[in-house]
Amino acid sequence: MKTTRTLLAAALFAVSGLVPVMAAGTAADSVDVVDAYVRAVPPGQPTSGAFMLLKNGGEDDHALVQASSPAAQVVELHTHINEGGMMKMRQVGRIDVQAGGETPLQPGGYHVMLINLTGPLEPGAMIPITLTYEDGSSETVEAPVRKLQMQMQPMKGMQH
Ligand SMILES: [Cu+2]
Repeated sequence: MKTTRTLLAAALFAVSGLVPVMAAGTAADSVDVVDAYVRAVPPGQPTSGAFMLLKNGGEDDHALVQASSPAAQVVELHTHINEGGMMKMRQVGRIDVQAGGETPLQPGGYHVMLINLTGPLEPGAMIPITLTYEDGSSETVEAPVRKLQMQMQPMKGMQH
């Protein structure tokens, strides 16, 4: 028995020497940022939002905990909540991305809030956004400024 255990322990040790290197990538390595973009706003509007899909291809849960950008003096992580029928924005401390899962940042939900814009956000411009994760790792993505399509409302008074 003793020999078996020793061998087993040796085998585990050998394996564990390899596995952590492969499995324990940083959050920035594990999380793919897909299709990031910044909402274009009219000149003079002080705030905007950035949206993206966070995909965690790793084996550990991760979380986005901070964002920054030269496009705004203050950058916060926000979500939308429905409070008595009113959609309100609220700052959150983290946006979780489960292992193997994905978390969308999209209008009406999680978003990166850009407050006190430092310049105009014109469609086509590229905005660097640095995302920092719970383990301290970070990555910078270039997000194009895009005009959001207004939702088509049925137009009253246009019926024949
Ligand atoms: Cu917001």
